[in-house]
Parts: sequence; structure tokens; C-alpha cells
Amino acid sequence: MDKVVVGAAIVDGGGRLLAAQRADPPELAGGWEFPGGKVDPGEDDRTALIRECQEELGVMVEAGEQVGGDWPLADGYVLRVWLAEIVEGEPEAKEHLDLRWLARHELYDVPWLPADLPIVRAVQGQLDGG
Ligand code: 9L3
Ligand code: MG
Repeated sequence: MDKVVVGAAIVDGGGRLLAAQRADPPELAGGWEFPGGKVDPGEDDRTALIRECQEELGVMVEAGEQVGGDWPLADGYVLRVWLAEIVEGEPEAKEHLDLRWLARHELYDVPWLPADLPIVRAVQGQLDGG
């Protein structure tokens, strides 16, 4: 069985990236991540991405290019991340402690979860056209 977590690298019209601060579990609380979560059994990755953004942020997103492939997580899970744009709604922290839109020079101003940090670099490279 696939153990897949999907994450959204949501970028706005000004090139800012949405970062979300985890509320739980205690060992991850306070760390910043790409919003998202576990793919349900039988669910398509992109469907899960859209569902998670609705549940966690209250927005409708459209997914674009994938950022890399399978990024390692704990317990045999992998994280798959897509660039995404909000097509409806304003993001609200429904399950997170806080949200921040990070401008390009602010990308490392938050303590990203260790698993997400290399993906931030990959997102940056992808947005720079590399
Ligand atoms: N996780 C790590 N980085 C992320 C996401 C969305 C998730 N960007 C890790 C944290 C949890 C697990 O994956 O241990 C499942 O995530 P969730 O369903 O609790 O959001
Ligand atoms: Mg989640």
C-alpha cells in the first residue's frame, strides 16, 4: 500500500509562497510546512491535494507542475508536492497555528520542518526557471 502525503506549494500572483505552521503532533508543532496531508485509500494524489487545501485552508486550488518526486518522510511515508494557485477563496488557518505569505527574500524566515526544507529550495529553483 502506498503511504503518500501530498503538499501544496501555493504561490500567489506576486510570487509569494504560502507557509503553514503545524499545530500538531507535539514534536512537529510550531514547524512550518507545505499544507497538505495523507492520501486516502483509493484517492488520486491531485484529488487529495485539492481536498486537503479545502479542509485546511478553505480555498480551492489548481495544481500545476510537481516539485521533484518522492521526498522522504518518517515511518515510510513519502511527500509529493505540487505548485498550486488559489482559484477561489482566501486562505485561513483552519487546522494550522498560523499562515504566512513569504516573499522571495523571506523564504527561510520561518523554521521549516526538516522534511520540507529541501523542497523549499526545489520550489525556489523551479520558480526561477531551473
Ligand atoms: N508532513 C510533512 N510535511 C508536510 C505535510 C503536509 C505533512 N508538508 C508530515 C507530517 C505528518 C504526516 O506528514 O507526520 C502527515 O501529515 P498530516 O496529514 O498530519 O498533515
Ligand atoms: Mg495536514
